[in-house]
Amino acid sequence: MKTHFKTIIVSDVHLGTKGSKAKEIVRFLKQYRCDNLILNGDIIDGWQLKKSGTWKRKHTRFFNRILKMIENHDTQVFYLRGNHDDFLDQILPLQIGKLSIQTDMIYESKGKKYFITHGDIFDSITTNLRWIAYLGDIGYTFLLWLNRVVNHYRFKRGLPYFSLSQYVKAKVKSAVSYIDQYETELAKMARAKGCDGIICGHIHKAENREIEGIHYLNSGDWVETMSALAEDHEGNWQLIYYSEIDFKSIQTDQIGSFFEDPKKEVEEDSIIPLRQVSFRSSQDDDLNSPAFRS
Ligand SMILES: [Mn+2]
Repeated sequence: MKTHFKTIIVSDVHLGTKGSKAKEIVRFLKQYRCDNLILNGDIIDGWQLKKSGTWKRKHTRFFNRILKMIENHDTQVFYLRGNHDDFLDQILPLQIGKLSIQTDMIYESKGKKYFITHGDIFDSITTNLRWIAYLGDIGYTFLLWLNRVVNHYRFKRGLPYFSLSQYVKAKVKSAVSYIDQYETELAKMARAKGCDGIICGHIHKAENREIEGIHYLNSGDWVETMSALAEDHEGNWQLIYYSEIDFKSIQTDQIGSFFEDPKKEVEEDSIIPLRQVSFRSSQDDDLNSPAFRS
């Protein structure tokens, strides 16, 4: 049996970039069922696609997976815009059947009110801009590249996934203080909106803790940490790290249920071809001004 959550929240998949762990997130989503799936921003990296990114088949597979969740499990999907998929601003709010594209949302859990937003709104307010600028520059791209090299090496030797970029960030003082400041600012905003909690993404740092009486939840990312948030039907939240999932035992379970469920879904065979995706617009030049990226 697949674990059935009430809600799964993922953010910062950055589809269209090399660092995007598209295969991994598809595999992750296949392990679970959920009533609600919230895609909390930066799912498609429109900025990168405009510059040098390429849309690959595995990126389309992510959306095929989402469509399957809607069809097979009647999952309600909310796609909230992030700064990298801000091209969505032109079309939202938009609702097509069980898919809703919007800016942000209020979510209720265990009688508590949560404000869900990607969380880039504070980029202009936070004073420690050095780290944000760094995320946008060659250093961050290099770090993600090195991360891939290191993990390729580790994979070949049977070692578990290790997030080099998270390790480096934890060492850089300015990054740590930026993250602290960010988390506090978002908790403050939730309180100002009369909410008991905040659910965001953006800084690629998964979290589940109390900040001054506000429940702060961050769904992490799928370029570095491969993490997500899940809420069970009792309203308990948990962080799931891809590297900690025991796929083997889940797989064995699925083989068992195969014989009991004749309508077992056929996976991956029906890939909807999406050959060309163009995110080019006449405003390309806007991107060349400070290339913030997070
Ligand atoms: Mn972002």
